[in-house]
Amino acid sequence: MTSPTRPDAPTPAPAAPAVTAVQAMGWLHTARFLTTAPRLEHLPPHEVPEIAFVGRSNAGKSTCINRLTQQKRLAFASKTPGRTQAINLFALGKQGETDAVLADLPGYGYAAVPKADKIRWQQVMANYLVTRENLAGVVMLVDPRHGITELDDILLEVIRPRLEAGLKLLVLLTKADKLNRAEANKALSIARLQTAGGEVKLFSALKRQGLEETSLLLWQWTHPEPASP
Ligand SMILES: Nc1nc2c(ncn2[C@@H]2O[C@H](COP(=O)(O)OP(=O)(O)OP(=O)(O)O)[C@@H](O)[C@H]2O)c(=O)[nH]1
Ligand SMILES: [Mg+2]
Repeated sequence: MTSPTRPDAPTPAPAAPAVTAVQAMGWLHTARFLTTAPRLEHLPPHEVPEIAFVGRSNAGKSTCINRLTQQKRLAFASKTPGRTQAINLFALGKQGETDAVLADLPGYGYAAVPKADKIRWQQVMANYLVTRENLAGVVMLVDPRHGITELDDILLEVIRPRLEAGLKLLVLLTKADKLNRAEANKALSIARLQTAGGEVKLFSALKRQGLEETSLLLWQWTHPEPASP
């Protein structure tokens, strides 16, 4: 058999290896606890890109982080809403080298929280989202049975200028295992309209739905291809 390539033909430069979902999941599995910050000024500054998980209380943020990192108790998930009360950071990267950070943020909208605490947290969140310099992406978790609520909308407005400047956004409709196909499709279309074309996916920690695509996306956000000359 003869090779279609002539032996004296110049060898093409090897293409940058595309990362597979399995590799992205292996990378997420390296997650380790970095720090917890009760207030914004306690958050250590970083050079590496950070991805924030935001959403209403009980939407499934901590469970999603545990599922994505394939670690049962990395982020503290609970049936009691309002469980996550500080900003928790998790470092990612092989061989102990941190190349990205995940931030689990406290949920908003939990009715039983005293009003003053609610307002304080909304300010902390808004400050974080507006001022965190290394913020590369936001994953907003939405329970599709409630849809995108007023508080989610306010948050989207807060980050709108940054989205226009290149910040990434993924809206995950969580607990998708609780929806039938028709309900899931309806929830997807409504959320897509409400986020004005932003990326929206179904996610179920229980059924591992959306896991591979989300893992790959988080890798791509934090490891952008260098712009071609
Ligand atoms: N059926 C189902 N339940 C889920 C899923 N993800 C999360 N849950 C449940 O939803 C509840 C809340 O999950 P958490 O991950 O603690 O939610 P959170 O958004 O971190 O909540 P806060 O920290 O209070 O803001 C828990 O009882 C989880 O088991 C899912 O994909 N499917
Ligand atoms: Mg939580």
